[in-house]
Amino acid sequence: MRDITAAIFNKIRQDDPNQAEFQQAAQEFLLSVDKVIDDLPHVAYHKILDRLIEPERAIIFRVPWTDDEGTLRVNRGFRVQMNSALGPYKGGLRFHPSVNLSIIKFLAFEQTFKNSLTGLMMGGGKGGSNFDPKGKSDAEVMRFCQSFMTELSRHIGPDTDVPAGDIGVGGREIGYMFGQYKRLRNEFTGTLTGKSPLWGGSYIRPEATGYGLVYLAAAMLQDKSDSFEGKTCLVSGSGNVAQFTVEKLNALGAKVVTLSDSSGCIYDPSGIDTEKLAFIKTLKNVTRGRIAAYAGKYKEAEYYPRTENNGANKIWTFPADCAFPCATQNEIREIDAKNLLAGGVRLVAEGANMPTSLEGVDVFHDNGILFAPAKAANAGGVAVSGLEMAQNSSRIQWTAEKVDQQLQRIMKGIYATISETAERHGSKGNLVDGANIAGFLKVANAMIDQGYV
Ligand code: NDP
Ligand code: 2IT
Repeated sequence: MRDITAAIFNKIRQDDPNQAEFQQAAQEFLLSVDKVIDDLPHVAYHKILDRLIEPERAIIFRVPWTDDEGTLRVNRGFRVQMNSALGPYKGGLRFHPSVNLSIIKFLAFEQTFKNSLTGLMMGGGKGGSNFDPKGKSDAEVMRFCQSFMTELSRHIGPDTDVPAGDIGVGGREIGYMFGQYKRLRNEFTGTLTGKSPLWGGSYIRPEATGYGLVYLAAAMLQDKSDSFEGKTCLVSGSGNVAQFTVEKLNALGAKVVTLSDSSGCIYDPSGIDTEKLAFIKTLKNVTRGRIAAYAGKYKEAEYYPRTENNGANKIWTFPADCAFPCATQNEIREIDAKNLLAGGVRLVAEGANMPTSLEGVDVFHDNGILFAPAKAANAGGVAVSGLEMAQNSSRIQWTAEKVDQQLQRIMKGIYATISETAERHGSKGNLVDGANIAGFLKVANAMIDQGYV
C-alpha cells in the first residue's frame, strides 16, 4: 500500500484493535482505493479517507424486555450512522447473538459504498442487537422490538435515518417496530422500509436482494455470451436472500442443489424446484424450523450437520457451475474457495455481506473466476428500499411490475458502472476494485462539496 492508505489502515488497527470485521472490510476497500489515490490529490488534501473510516455517530443502548416467564432480560442495541454525504443514513438492522460494534461498523461501512452504487440518494448506516430471535415466542419478539424502538426512535426519521431488515429481522419485526415508532411519534411516515405492501411497503422489496443478485450475475454471464440455462448452482443460507435467489435462478432455467442454516446444509442433486422452495419458505418463515427437515421430507436429499472439517465448509464441496453465498460473513475462506474451484465453479456472486475472506477473493481472482462482490451484487435490496422511500414520500404505491423493472435497470447499471470503472483504472475484470472505486468516488466528491463536516 502507498503511505497514505497504509497510514489509514494502521490507524484503524491501532484505534480499534478488536474490530476484526471492520478491519477486514476497510482493508479490502483500501487495497482498491490504493490503486487510484495517486491520481486524486484533492481527496488526500481534504482528508476524505480519515473522515470516511470514522462513523458520523455510533449509538449503543440498553434494551430491557420481559420474557414469557416474566423474567427481565437485557440486550445491547446499536445504530452506526456512518456517512450522510449522499442522503439520510440507510441500512438494515441485524438481530443475532454475534452482533457487536465491529460487525455493525463493517456493515455500515460497506453500506455507504453499496448505497452510492445504486444511484439513489442514500447515506450509509446499520444497526441491530445481540438479541437472538430463535426460540422466542411472537409476544417476546414484539416486546423486544418495542423496547428496541423506544430508544432507536430518538435517532431516526424519514429524512434522518431509515432502517430496514437484515439477518433475524424480516416482515414480522419491521411490523412491530413500525407500530411502536408510529405510537411514540404519533406520525405515519416511511421511517422503516421492508414494510408490508398492505400498509406502505413496496412490492418486490422481500424479493429484491435475491432477484437483484441474480440479475447482476446474469449480466456478468451475458457479457460472456452465456446464461443461467442449464447451470447447476450452490446457494447457502435459507432466509430471505437465499429463498428469492433460488426462486429467480429457477425462473432463469438454472438448477439449485444446496441450501443451509447455521446447523448444517442440504444437498439435493435433483434440484430445489418450486414446490420444494414453497416448503422451505413455510419452514423458515412460518414454522421457523431447521433446514434438516428438508432431508426428512425429500428422500433424494442428504443433510450434512455443520462440522469443522479441516475448517472447510461442506456446502462448497459439491460440483457446480455457480455459487451464491447468502448466509453470513466469512462463510467462504481460502480452503472453501479452492474447493469451489475444484468442483468446477466459474461464477461467484455474493448475496451475503462480506461472505468471502480476503484470501478467498484472491483465489477467485488468481483463477479467472467471475466474482461479484457484495456491495454491488446484493445492492438490489437497499435499492428497492430506496424506491420504497420514494413511494412513501409521494404517498403512492407502484405496481410490482414497475418496481421489478426499476430493479433490473438498477442492477444492470451497477454492473456496467463497476466493470467500466475497473477497466478505466487498469483492473479489467476485477469487480472488487470496480465497486470500491466507483462507490468511493461519488461519496468522496459529495463530501468535498459539503465542506469539513
Ligand atoms: P435471514 O435471517 O433471513 O437468513 C439468514 C440465513 O443465514 C439463515 O439461513 C441463517 O441460519 C443463516 N445464518 C445466519 N447467521 C449465520 C451464521 N453465523 N452461520 C451460519 N449461518 C448463518 O437473513 P437474510 O437472508 O436477510 O440475510 C442473509 C445475508 O444477506 C446477510 O449477510 C445479510 O447481511 C445479507 N443481506 C441481506 C439483505 C436483505 O435485504 N435482507 C440485503 C443485502 C444483504 P439460521 O436460521 O440457523 O440462523
Ligand atoms: O445489507 C443490506 O443492504 C440490507 N440489509 C438492506 C438494507 C436496506 O435498507 O434495505
